[in-house]
Amino acid sequence: MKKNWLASALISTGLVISGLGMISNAVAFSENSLPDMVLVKGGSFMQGTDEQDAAHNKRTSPLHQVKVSDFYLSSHEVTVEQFAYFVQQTGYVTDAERNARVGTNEAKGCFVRSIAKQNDAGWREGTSWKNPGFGQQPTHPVVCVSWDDAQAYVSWLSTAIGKNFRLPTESEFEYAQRAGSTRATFLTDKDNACEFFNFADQSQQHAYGLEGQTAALCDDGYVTTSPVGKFAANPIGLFDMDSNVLEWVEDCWFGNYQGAPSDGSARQAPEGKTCKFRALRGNDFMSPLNKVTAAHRSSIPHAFRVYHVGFRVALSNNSNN
Ligand SMILES: [Ca+2]
Ligand SMILES: [Ca+2]
Repeated sequence: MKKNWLASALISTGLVISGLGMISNAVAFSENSLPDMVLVKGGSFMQGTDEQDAAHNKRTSPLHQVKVSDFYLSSHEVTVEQFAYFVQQTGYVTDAERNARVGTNEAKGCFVRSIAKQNDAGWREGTSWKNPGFGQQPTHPVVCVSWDDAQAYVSWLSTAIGKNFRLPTESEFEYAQRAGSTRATFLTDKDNACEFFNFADQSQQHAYGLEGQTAALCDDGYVTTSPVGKFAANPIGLFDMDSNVLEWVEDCWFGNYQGAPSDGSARQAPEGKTCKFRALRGNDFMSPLNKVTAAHRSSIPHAFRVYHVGFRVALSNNSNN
């Protein structure tokens, strides 16, 4: 992982740095236990796709203009080490560990996929962020965390730091992922994609024996998660926006952009209704190359936890609390 930038980002907001650690509200952070934040300069962009874009589909329509304000976004996905520090400080038990129901359905552990058996995916009691069914290092992105778990993390971080941390919105995520690009699909097999992303590659094709899926022709070196920041940053200093793990965002899920906000805010459930599904953005180590786009969006229920879904944190630029 590259040097933590949160210190420089937050010094300007008046937080106290003590040696290598940050002391705030009695929680001491080491450099590796704190997400590092990048200031994303705001602007207007076209969110979604039109018929001209290879990534076009109903979910990414209609193409619409959105104005995003300046905000901070963690340059990396939240790591296993960072999440472990939160758990150590709070004793928090995740939805996977307590076998939380998903809606009215039983759900034991995390939804994982066996590497040994083809197409063997499902709920496995005992799997969780500590044991997602494959080996992870502290620098890998945390997985098997639900949207509710991610909310618990940002709530704790907000209290610990004294700032309103939150998940990014769909608009913020796409704006930051595109980093100025008007084209949603970046790379093809001709572009040495394995130098840039951890996605469905030859190593994974061999390990999972996946049939009928489109693996890239190259080998990025990772069957599952890779250390955050292992691959190159995008033009505004953000890592793994296009790959590694899918990421929770703040928004309630809607199947298209009809009626979506144009001010960069998170889309809320219709008035009087609770939000059952939350949006996921980016792409992940299971994504076929032709699906690795800045427009890609999907959703799962808020209590769902999966072996290839994690999150990163955001902070409004005017957050004074
Ligand atoms: Ca890979
Ligand atoms: Ca990602």
